Amino acid sequence: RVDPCRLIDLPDHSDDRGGLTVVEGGRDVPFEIRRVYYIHGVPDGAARGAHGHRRLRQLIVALHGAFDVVVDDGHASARFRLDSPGRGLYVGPMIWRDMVDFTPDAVGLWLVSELYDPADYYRDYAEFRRDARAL
Ligand code: T46
Repeated sequence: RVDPCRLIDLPDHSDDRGGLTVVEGGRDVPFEIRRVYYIHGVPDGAARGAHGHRRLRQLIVALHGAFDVVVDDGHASARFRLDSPGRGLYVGPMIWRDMVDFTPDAVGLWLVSELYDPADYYRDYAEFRRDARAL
C-alpha cells in the first residue's frame, strides 16, 4: 500500500549562536539522499508540482517563508502548510503533489532519493489515479 505522507520533526541543535537543523539520510528520513534542489522566488499566485512519482521519495522543508503542499494518493487529498525549517514533509512514491500559496520570501528545500529521471514522473492525473487505485 501507499507509504503515508507525514510531518517529520528534525533534530534541532540550536543554541545562542543560532539555529542548526540536521537531516541524515536513512536516519531522519527513510531513504538515502541522492539529490538536493531548492525553489525560491516563486511569483505571487504561481503553483508548482502537478505530478506524481513512481519511485522517488522526498522530504520537503520550508527553509524560509511558507507554502502549502497538497498531496493526493488517488483516493483522498490532504493539505500541509510548511512554515518552519525545523519540520519537513515526507512524500513517498505514488503521491500526486501540488505546491501552492508561496509567500514571496519562501525558499523550499527538497531532499530526494533519486537522481533526476523524467521517466519517473506521472504528468497526467488520470493515468496517475488509475495506477494509484490499482495498488
Ligand atoms: C517536485 C517539485 C517540487 C532538472 O533538470 N533536474 C531536476 O532535478 C529538477 C527538479 C528539475 N529539472 C528541470 C526539468 C524542467 O525542465 O527543471 C525544469 C523544471 O522542473 P519541473 O517542471 O519538474 O519543476 P516542478 O517545480 O514542477 O517540480 C520539481 C520536481 O521536478 C518535482 O520532483 O516535487 O519540484
